[in-house]
Amino acid sequence: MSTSNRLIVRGACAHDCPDGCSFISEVENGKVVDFYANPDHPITQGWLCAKVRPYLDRVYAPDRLQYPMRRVGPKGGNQWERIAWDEAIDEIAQRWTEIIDQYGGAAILPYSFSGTLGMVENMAASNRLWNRIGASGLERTICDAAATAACKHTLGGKPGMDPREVRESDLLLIWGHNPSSTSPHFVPLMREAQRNGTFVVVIDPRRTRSARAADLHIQPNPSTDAALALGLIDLIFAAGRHNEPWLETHTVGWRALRERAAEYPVERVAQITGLDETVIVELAERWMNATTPLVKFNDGIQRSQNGGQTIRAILALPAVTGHYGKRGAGAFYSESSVVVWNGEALGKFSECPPQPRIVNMNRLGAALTGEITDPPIKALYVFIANPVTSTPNAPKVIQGLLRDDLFTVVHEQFMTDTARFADIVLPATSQLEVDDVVKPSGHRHIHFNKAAMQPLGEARGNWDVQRQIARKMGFTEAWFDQTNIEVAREVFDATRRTNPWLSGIEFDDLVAKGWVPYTEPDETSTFNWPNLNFGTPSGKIELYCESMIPLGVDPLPDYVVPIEMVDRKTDELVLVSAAAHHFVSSSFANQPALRHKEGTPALEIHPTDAANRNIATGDELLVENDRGWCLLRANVTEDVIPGCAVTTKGYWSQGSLAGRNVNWLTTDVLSDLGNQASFHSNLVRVRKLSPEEFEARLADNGVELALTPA
Ligand SMILES: Nc1nc2c(c(=O)[nH]1)N[C@H]1C(S)=C(S)[C@@H](COP(=O)(O)OP(=O)(O)OC[C@H]3O[C@@H](n4cnc5c(=O)[nH]c(N)nc54)[C@H](O)[C@@H]3O)O[C@H]1N2
Ligand SMILES: Nc1nc2c(c(=O)[nH]1)N[C@H]1C(S)=C(S)[C@@H](COP(=O)(O)OP(=O)(O)OC[C@H]3O[C@@H](n4cnc5c(=O)[nH]c(N)nc54)[C@H](O)[C@@H]3O)O[C@H]1N2
Ligand code: SF4
Ligand SMILES: [Mo]
Repeated sequence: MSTSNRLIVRGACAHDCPDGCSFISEVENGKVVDFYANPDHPITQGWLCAKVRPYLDRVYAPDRLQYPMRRVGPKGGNQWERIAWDEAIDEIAQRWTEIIDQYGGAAILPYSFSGTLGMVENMAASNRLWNRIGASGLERTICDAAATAACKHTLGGKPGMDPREVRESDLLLIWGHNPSSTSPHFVPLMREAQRNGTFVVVIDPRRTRSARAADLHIQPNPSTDAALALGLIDLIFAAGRHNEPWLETHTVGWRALRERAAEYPVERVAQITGLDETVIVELAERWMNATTPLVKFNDGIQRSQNGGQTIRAILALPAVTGHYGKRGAGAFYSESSVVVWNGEALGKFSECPPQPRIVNMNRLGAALTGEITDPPIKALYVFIANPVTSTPNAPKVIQGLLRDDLFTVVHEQFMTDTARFADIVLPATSQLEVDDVVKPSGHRHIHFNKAAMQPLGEARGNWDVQRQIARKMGFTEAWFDQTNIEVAREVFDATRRTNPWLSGIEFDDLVAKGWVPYTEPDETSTFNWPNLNFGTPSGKIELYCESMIPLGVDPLPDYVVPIEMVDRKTDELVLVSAAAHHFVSSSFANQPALRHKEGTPALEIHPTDAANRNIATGDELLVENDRGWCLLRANVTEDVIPGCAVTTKGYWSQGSLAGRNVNWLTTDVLSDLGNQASFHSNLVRVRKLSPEEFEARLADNGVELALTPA
């Protein structure tokens, strides 16, 4: 379409955010001159979040990588020479071929996660080339794996809903989730519901933006939510307000659950969670008295070592009162499994060798430093991810990346903490430069993102680069010739054949319109269980879940103290590192204006904990544990509870004090279910530094330190 000589192009935000916004670029002479929200989209509603509104600052940033580079000087030394694309592709293909000859394809590890969620640029690009090579698989469990597994075992899938249905909820528990920052387009819907009488409770140890908007804010000790959920369930059973006929028909093991919950009388729950008994009783009563109670959660709540069982306990609550399958009620986690792309079309598995092994992404540092052998990882290809910043146990990751015998390629938009350690850096496109299909996790619309401009400089898309490498390596499959739109069409059509939610949508129509709602399924749909046919082995909600047993997990939900906290010392604080308002993980954290708005990396600490340590707001703090340390500025505030300190994730180590961010402290121990990262099971010691000590620490730059051999 064009108005005068301006081209209007519809695109879709592919950042890791449930909202999946629709946006518009106006293009003049090949340059995007205006960028704004699509006013017609029912969820975007004409506005974009603080992060993406200034997207053109990102696309045209002076520090965008624009051509391939090869390292000169030591690893991590950040010295580069410009090379041509042909040279880069030749070198990668040659090095990998040598590695495959000597060690096999398993010695190559692709590392990708959430820089874009596009079907082609993320999913196809995380599968096709790697499957063809027979490379190591990556177990992608840094974000939502414990909850995903808990939902699968308990309900047979993730509970979702159209977010607009919240207007039909009379009680909304937002449990360990901060939509005001992480899913902002939910907030106007929540506000509308509140105006119409919905009572909103936020359960979070920190007074977040969302908590400020709630009618009631409950602040349990971190990682104790399973005890709280079981305590509520006990009160409901004790009051005889459970829905016995419903439980009989639709669940397995409700009597056993009742017995388990009886181990959580309100006095014990108060002691574990740190909450007043009256608060727990009030919450239970609100739930019992509601007609359409809904619990909404996301991923923060499950990022601890007991995250899986925590979600199992929370999912049991709406079952006890029989609220699943009712509009506006039950549980709302994610819409991401409404449509699951056809795996074969995406990954061409049947034409490729079997995957030789799988490496857990949360243990990247361990994997690179000896945990994975036979063969060891000899080549790493990172794209749509920034593991040095975002993965737990950063010092270990850096130690691995410094290995002389590791050949590391990073495909990036910017010189991230990770790119700094590459042997070859390749320039990546932005969302305005590629065609892709985007499927949001927070609502029921599908989007086509049309490229609005040519790639900046010599930037190339993920799939584009990978198919060039494939050709150079001698792979002749025709599907390596497919452009983004051809891949998208093939995967879309293959998925549509079996998925009723896409059945009424033509790919060309999607491309032409930019976004379309999913087709409303008929009553036979198995998603969200309108017929209460759950996708578990029993077809029921598995409160007692046999499939937990082989995993070594209690078949009933329970509160288990995280391993990290078993021997907690009195001076240790639990450090939660939650989402920043102005970044998405570490994306955007390099943009000066957004970084300025987010402010200096800080540690929110309760006045009691601060007084015990003689800490005042503005003090420079040393935050440390046996894994590492970082420097944060004190923010003494009652927004957090005693014993719990909070900082934000996403700040890059470069530019952070002493070259270290919070992931220099976080553990790479995996959670109880799903092999999930357990960032929030993180005990730290905190003390104020004298000016001299602070100066000495500042001089101890993280990356240079890592460069010094032990
Ligand atoms: N602005 C912004 N938006 C984002 C992101 C971002 O970085 N910034 N990240 C995106 C990604 S990758 C994801 S996965 C989602 C995450 O979305 P959310 O889950 O909403 O975000 P988090 O901030 O990780 O966690 C939510 C809250 O959990 C609380 N919390 C932590 N531990 C506990 C606990 O034990 N119990 C309870 N009750 N609460 C706890 C934290 O204090 C935090 O306020 O957001 C996405 N959207
Ligand atoms: N301490 C702590 N750490 C956390 C968390 C936490 O709660 N606490 N949360 C975790 C969670 S939930 C998640 S999801 C992970 C996210 O971790 P990652 O998936 O590593 O995400 P980002 O750190 O945002 O890095 C994404 C990178 O992709 C790049 N990129 C964007 N688009 C493209 C593209 O099209 N092509 C290429 N090649 N690159 C592109 C961006 O520039 C950015 O540098 O972080 C985790 N880290
Ligand atoms: S990050 Fe989320 S809220 Fe912001 S534009 Fe993208 S989808 Fe919308
Ligand atoms: Mo995430």
